[in-house]
Amino acid sequence: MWKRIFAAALTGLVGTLGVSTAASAHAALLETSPEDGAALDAAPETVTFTFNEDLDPDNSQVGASGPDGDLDLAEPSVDGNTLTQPMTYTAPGEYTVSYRVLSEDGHNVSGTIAFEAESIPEALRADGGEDTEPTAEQSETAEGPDGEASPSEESASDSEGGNGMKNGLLALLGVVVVVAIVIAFVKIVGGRKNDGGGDSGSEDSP
Ligand SMILES: [Cu+2]
Repeated sequence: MWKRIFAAALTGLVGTLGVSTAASAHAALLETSPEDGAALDAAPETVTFTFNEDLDPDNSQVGASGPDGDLDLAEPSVDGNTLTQPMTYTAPGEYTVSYRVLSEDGHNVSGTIAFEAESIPEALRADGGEDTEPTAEQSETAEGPDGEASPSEESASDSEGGNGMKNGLLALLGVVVVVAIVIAFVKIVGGRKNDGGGDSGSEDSP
């Protein structure tokens, strides 16, 4: 009940925000390459962000991090509405790339995408990232974080929480039913015993 009311209120709020966002001239991210959440055989040479309006080259920033922490990257370049970040990598694994750009209306807009790279092309390896040992470690860590997967996992566990509550109530109901049956059974058996014993009066009517 409250959940529904809350959900409805939230939907309304998000709708309102969506409308006001569309009304102002915020820069909106149209697409990225690679796509957010992509699982790639080989790490891409560049990451690009395409927006719905031209970008200010002086106020467009990109940061990235991977299995070994933050990456030391070259400056991104801006071409019209596209922000391009040349990439280097340390090891196969999960990478996140964040952008921060200045909208034409003066507001900063930022966001993050994540992707997984199974291998790093030789030319894209950052200095010092060529050891094979860290690579093995990293492939383990890469399975652990599942960066962008966690929000959906969280929401999944949210609904599981709801189910858990339902299951709990059902279990409680089951226990109550079982207890009621046991009580009824004991009463019946007790009644019969008492009938047989001819001693019923003392227990049934105290
Ligand atoms: Cu704005």
